[in-house]
Amino acid sequence: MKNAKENGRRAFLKKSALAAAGLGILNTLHIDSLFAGTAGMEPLISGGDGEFSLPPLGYEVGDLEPHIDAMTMMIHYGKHHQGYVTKLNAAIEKAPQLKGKSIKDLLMHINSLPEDVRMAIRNNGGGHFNHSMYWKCMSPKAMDSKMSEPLRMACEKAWGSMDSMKAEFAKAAGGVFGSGWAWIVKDDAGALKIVTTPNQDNPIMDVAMDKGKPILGIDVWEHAYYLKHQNVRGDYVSAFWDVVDWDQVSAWYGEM
Ligand code: MN3
Repeated sequence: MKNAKENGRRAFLKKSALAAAGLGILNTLHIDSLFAGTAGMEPLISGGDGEFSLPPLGYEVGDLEPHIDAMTMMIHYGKHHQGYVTKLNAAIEKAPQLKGKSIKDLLMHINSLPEDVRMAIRNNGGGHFNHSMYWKCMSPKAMDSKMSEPLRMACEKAWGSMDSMKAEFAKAAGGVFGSGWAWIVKDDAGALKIVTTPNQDNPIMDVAMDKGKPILGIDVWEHAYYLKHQNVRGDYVSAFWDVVDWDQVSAWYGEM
């Protein structure tokens, strides 16, 4: 009995080591810097008390109108995102040895988390990271924002033109069955690709099929668009482009 348990443990450790090896690419990408130099970094690192908190939105809930409506933003940010933060903190409370770890650290090592809190941290930690990034992808000043030259070149290399990039992205976002996210990620050579993740998973997780550093993400859960667009996810994805903050996305792209 003891041997079987020990063998199981060895197999688990081997699996974890293999999973960690697959993350080589991410270790060279400073995911923490996704939020560096901006108000809103602290909630992702967790404060002195080890608690995560809702990051400041950076604009008013109605500021993205008419593209993203105020009621959706109010509920999405104030209720849904707050819910992920609250449940993430509750999970960490049950595994105090994880207190003080950054969200990146938790999400990149989902497979090594204590089993009884693993799914809660995957879902709610993922929810916290993803939404923190999503709010920053959008801005009321989006119209004045501009893609950097390096980002424009990488997009053209990957998709030929902005129009085909948007078409590919819309196809990916529309193809997510049920709830999930679509992302543009970069690898450590700076090349871009579009990936999707189910539920609140994201491309920095060790459990993700397609990994990379996310520089843009769209929430395609129905709660992100149902009040305004009902079942027409494609209209929401189109509206999203009108509020994408290219200054921010370019800054994330520029960070290695
Ligand atoms: Mn959401």
